[in-house]
Amino acid sequence: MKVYDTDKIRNLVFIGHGGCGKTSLVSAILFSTGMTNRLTKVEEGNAVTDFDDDEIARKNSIRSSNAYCEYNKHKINLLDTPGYNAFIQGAREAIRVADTAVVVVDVVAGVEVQTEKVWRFADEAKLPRCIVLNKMDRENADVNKAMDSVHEFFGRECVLLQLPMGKEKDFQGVVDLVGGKAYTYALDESGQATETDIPADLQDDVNTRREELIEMVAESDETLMEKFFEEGSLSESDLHRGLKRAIINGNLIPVFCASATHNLAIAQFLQAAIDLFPSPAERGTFVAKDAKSGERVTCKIGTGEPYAAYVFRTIADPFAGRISIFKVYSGVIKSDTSVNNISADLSERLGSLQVMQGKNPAPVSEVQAGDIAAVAKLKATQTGHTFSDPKRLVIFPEIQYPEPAISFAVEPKSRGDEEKISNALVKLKEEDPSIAYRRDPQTKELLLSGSGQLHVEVLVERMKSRYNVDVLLKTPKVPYRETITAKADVQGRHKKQTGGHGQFGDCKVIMEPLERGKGFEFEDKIFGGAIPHTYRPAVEKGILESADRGYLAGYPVVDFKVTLYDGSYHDVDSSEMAFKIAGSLAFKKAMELAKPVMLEPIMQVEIYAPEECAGDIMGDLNSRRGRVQGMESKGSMTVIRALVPMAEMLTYAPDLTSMTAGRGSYTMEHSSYEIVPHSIQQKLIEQAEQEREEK
Ligand SMILES: Nc1nc2c(ncn2[C@@H]2O[C@H](COP(=O)(O)OP(=O)(O)OP(=O)(O)O)[C@@H](O)[C@H]2O)c(=O)[nH]1
Ligand SMILES: [Mg+2]
Repeated sequence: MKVYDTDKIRNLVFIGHGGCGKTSLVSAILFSTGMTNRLTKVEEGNAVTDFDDDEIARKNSIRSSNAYCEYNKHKINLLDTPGYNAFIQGAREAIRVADTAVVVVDVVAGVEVQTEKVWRFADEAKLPRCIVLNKMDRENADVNKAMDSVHEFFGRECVLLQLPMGKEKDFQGVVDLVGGKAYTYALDESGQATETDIPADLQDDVNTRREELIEMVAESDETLMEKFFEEGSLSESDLHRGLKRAIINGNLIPVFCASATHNLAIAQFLQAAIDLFPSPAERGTFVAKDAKSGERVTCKIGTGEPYAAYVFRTIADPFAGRISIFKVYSGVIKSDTSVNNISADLSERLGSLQVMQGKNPAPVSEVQAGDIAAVAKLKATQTGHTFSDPKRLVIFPEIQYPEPAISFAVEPKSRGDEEKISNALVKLKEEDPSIAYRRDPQTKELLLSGSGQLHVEVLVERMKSRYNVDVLLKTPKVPYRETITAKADVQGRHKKQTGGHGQFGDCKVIMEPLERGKGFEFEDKIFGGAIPHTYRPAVEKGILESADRGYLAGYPVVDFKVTLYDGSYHDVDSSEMAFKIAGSLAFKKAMELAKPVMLEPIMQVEIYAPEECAGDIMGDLNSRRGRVQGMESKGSMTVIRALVPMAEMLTYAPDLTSMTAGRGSYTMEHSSYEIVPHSIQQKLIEQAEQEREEK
């Protein structure tokens, strides 16, 4: 593989709603540029960037993946991303390293839920972008309608750079409004373009649209504006330069037309990518953290600078092992050298560097600033790590993923697979940092969390196919707790006379409620030797062990204080064990008197949804015993914050999806424990009794 200079590189990330044709567009580009010898298709399971077994089986992208092509002496890196809600977080890593976002829109459907979401991702990353109206060959494909939808969501800055020739199944090419030329494409999927005359019936439309475009470009720049007023138009080169600058600054978002599966109008798009989209250096600078001072630093992008690279993706390849994919922001990184991994604080010996064409690597001798490459079998490097020249140590901020929305309890199907499961989870998280897993200390369940049910199911499938462990998914248990609401003064006395020497322990304790979240306190207030020092901790232990087993429904008792103030002992019959039992007897007696109640975890929930759904969402939160705390508008969206019992949120994800037609999302985290309403407590106690009987 050739080495490309920074100004000859373009990094495009394809983002958009599920099924809009991102993977197909990448396939069309690869075939049009001779990188593949046929037009690969998602349907046929051979698309270059949908190579995982589960992607092939589901016919959609699950994780982001890389490909590249060469076009007119430029290397264009193509980052394909998933579009379905459950996998959408995977788009973030590819957005991070791209220099232009290609927002793909199904021309018939217009802007959809995930289109909006990935647009926001690109906004957050301050990424220049363009739009491709794909599926121009489809019935009811109407560019004007699609543009209405684009304008409504993304504003007037979105401007057509092309007009389609032919409608629906007769779509055959585009008029390039910048160059004022028309191109038709061969209908045999070969992607061959021929320059033709602008069809007479389009000429008027072309003229007006071109003028509109020129005016918009002029408006984006003062000097151009002056020229425009003096001369009434802009020269070809001014238009070109102004357009490029406006795209890079985000003042103008060019819109293209294409049909991916028919390989139509791809060459025009690629030419625009070279002419109008920024090279990595044209993005100017990158921001990182100075490794020593921790301060934000702005660094130049370029080959002459010290090297700095960010590992944005890891693939666990069953054969090649771990493959780390990184973008070089500055400097040059060469094959068979060592780099300083500042995040892991060690030196990594790099083998042969590779460029990835989907799952297929091709060796490359070195990688210049701005380019993307891969390397296999590194020791300690993980996604999110920085390679940084000791001459100038910087660290890239890690990609932040929102708290995963949904959790399931994972159980092994066969006993003894626990260790296999934890090993598999470590590897899954390495590949997909947006997931989370942890063992709940109380319920002892292993919880696996992802963006949606489908996400978690795919993880489970992968555990089976890759790591050979079969697991069951269950709704997680709610970690209820118990506590007391009154003070009790009790005696626990354990006396047993059997054959030889007996058992004797006797304690007097006061048990009283503590503030929420305080846990447990033990105070020893015995004066003199009513109970010898050696036995007092046994009383505490006895109480704690009983508290752990619960009183009402088997959940741990928390937030109470025990004061040990008196007791008695026997020279021969007393033992640690006897005092432990005395402690647990005292605990049980105290619970009878101390008005015990159950506590439930309350979640702080933040819901993000279209304004018109706010009413439904609030009503629904009410029925879930939620307390709305605030509401705030963000564009056409509303953010609702509420406190809701965890028990009511276990199946919230699908419900929110249906209330908002898929446009809502939410995050939640633990907030506090609160007393369970009496009627619900009654049910929980009955349930616990039933479970005990069944056992
Ligand atoms: N008619 C027509 N169908 C297309 C076109 N592009 C893609 N498709 C079809 O649309 C479906 C989805 O295409 P993909 O390329 O997998 O879409 P995607 O955006 O990668 O989808 P996700 O990876 O799931 O987000 C497939 O059935 C394609 O054959 C097109 O230009 N015209
Ligand atoms: Mg795809």
